[in-house]
Amino acid sequence: MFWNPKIECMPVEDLKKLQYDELKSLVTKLYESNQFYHDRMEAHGVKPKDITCIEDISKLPFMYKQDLRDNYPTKMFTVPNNQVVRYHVSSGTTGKPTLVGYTRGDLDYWTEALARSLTSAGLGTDDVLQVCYGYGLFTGGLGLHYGGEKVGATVLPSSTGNSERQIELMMDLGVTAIACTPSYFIHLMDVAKKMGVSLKNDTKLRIAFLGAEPWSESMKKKIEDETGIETFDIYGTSEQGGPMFTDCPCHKGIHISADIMYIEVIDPDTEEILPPGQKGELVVTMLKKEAFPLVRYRIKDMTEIITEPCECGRTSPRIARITGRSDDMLIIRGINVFPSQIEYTLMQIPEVGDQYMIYVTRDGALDNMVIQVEIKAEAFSDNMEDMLKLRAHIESALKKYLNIAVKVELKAPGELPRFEGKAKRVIDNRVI
Ligand code: DLL
Repeated sequence: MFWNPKIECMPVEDLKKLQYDELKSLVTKLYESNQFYHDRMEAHGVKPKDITCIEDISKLPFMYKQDLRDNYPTKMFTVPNNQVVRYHVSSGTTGKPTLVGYTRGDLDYWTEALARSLTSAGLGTDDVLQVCYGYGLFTGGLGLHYGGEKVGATVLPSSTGNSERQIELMMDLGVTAIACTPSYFIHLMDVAKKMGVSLKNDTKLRIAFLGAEPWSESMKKKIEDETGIETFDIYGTSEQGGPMFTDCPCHKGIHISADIMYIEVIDPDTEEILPPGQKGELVVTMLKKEAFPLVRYRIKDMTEIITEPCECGRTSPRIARITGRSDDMLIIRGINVFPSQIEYTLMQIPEVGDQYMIYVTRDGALDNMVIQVEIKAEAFSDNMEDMLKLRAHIESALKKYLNIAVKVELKAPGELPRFEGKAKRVIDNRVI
């Protein structure tokens, strides 16, 4: 199902032309009217006239999170304040927050992007969408809210927390679709179980838009097997404007609306552009943004571009599931480890529950990683020998996949923390 078939199925060459037109006018406007962009382009020795095709984007300088911090709160805005109709603020967990301003036009194309994504997943006027992303400074709640209303679904703005009430409402109102972080969905699955509710049999839930944090393919399988719903991977960042893009029912990568965002993947160390199919760091250019543009912004998410045509008929490029951020990568005794690799391995072990925590410490010169793993109620036992065997099995699976020895501690069901928003599963206590 398409929301905007003309754009979504536009021949690739036409899309490139459209992207070029948008880029050219964006760069010209920024060079002429914004000090930051003007100075940055001058320092890089590039002028708008040097951009003659979309591929010339590679001549432009990169932008970094630090640029946004240095220009906080509004120095990067490129419209007068009286045209700004909304603010969102990024969480700022890795430093000073970023303030994102929206014009009415920015809100319109954000909602349009979501309308395309939600429609592709089959959301429509007969659906009830429960939005359990936080409403407020975070973009998740309001983004999904307006996207859901745009496609005519009935939106239940339940936000996070009060999980038993969430399950009751889900049943009472015949909720068919839900949007939240994967970790909150897993928590809701737990709570439903404790209430004696089967999400599969006692609710009408059929689709979920899960994102805002990395989650593995094996976590997806686990959720789908247990609940019988179809999950979609929803992606976006505050700087881009919020959640915007999902995979389609083919589930072979997240479709990126090419008229809205231009994507590149680079080697994070050399900044060299990588070809499709090679994993690196995502760089985004927002082609339609008015209040707070981004040109070649290094978003730090690790993925690869997929250009093979999708069976759904959309011609937009796709990105593979985000495996983490280049700055989330843990270097343990010289070996690169992404938390998503740990999740992937754990979720394939049938006895393992849904919750885990990763602790890293440094003992002298040696890094140590301890992974606490909750075991499913039916697999948890008082028999010490069985538990030791299971622990050895998990440790050996992790060693095989990660190439480093890690220590595993088994935890009883319910012992580890639950998360209502984004999960924080890595505690790195190393003092560097
Ligand atoms: O998380 C926006 C969002 C809201 C996305 C609701 C999806 C749904 P930020 O708080 O700025 O914005 O965090 C953005 O979260 O750079 C990724 O590292 C991570 N992230 C977002 N979506 C996914 C996903 C929102 N589907 C940061 N898979 C991004 C993996 C994701 N990581």
